[in-house]
Amino acid sequence: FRQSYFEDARIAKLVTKPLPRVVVLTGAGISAESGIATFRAADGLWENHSIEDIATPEGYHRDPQRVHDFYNERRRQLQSAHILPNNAHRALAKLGTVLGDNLLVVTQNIDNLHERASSVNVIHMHGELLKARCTQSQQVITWLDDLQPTDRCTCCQFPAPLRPHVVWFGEMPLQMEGIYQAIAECDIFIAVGTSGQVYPAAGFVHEAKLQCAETIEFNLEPTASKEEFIEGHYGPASQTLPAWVE
Ligand code: BJW
Repeated sequence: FRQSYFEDARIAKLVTKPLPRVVVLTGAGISAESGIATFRAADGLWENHSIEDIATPEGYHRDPQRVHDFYNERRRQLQSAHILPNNAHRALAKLGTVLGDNLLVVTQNIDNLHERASSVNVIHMHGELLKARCTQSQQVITWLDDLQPTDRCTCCQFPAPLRPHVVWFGEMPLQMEGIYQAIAECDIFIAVGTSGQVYPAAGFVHEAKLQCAETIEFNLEPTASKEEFIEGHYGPASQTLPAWVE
């Protein structure tokens, strides 16, 4: 019977027992209680947009202004004063203080709330909203303002358009080698606030199970992948995750 994951890990560290290697995959649900809409809820981000128009390279080439407008609005919202990390982000940061390099947070989210909660080992597999990328050299730069089709890079001899540094459907998610390596070595795989509908992230739990890792889901409700998880904690992540960690 586990009283507290944090205590178990802290004690393991004190008695020099090897710490478990933990990979946490987060999705839009972990940031929902910070005021950032999820994608697939009835009032979600896709509600008034066609995915093909907004989240594909083809949609961007057809109408870059429409795509920029969508991300500009989200970039402004993310930087507004009321968007703050919640207790679920903080719980993962706290776990990181004990597990150190044994904890990897792989987020599908493009917000920066894990970093603002002080998590350190974070991979943004679908990119980052506060960055832009040169469409020619692929160089990534910090970008806090609105992005427009007329904005050009300074890295190329013939300045090229800048695009949001996000991963759209049909594009390869980022740092996949490091992610699969961490999953292959993990003892515990945790998914928080993700519907499990988008690959390759949706397949990570299966990979983790092949390694005989313990698999745990935190979500408002059981997801389509619930059979892959050995354990499920259902309810708002800002409550269930701190209760499990602390
Ligand atoms: C709470 C909560 C609270 C709420 N507490 N919980 C056919 C079969 C299989 C695959 C494919 C296929 N056809 C095409 C594909 C591939 C395609 C894909 O998966 N399509 C599916 C739709 C079928 N994938 C790709 O194209 C990817 N690339 C790729 O596959 O490359 C080839 C490759 C192959 C092999 C290895 C490696 C690569 C790229 C996918 C890019 C996704 N991009 C987006 C946009 C990013 C930028 C942006 O933010 O705008 O990423 S789409 C969108 O979905 C975004 C998200 O990161 C992603 C996942 O969504 P998420 O986070 O799960 O959110 P929701 O809204 O779906 O769910 C929220 C959950 O939270 C819900 O469950 C709630 O219950 C819960 N929740 N409040 C706890 N308080």
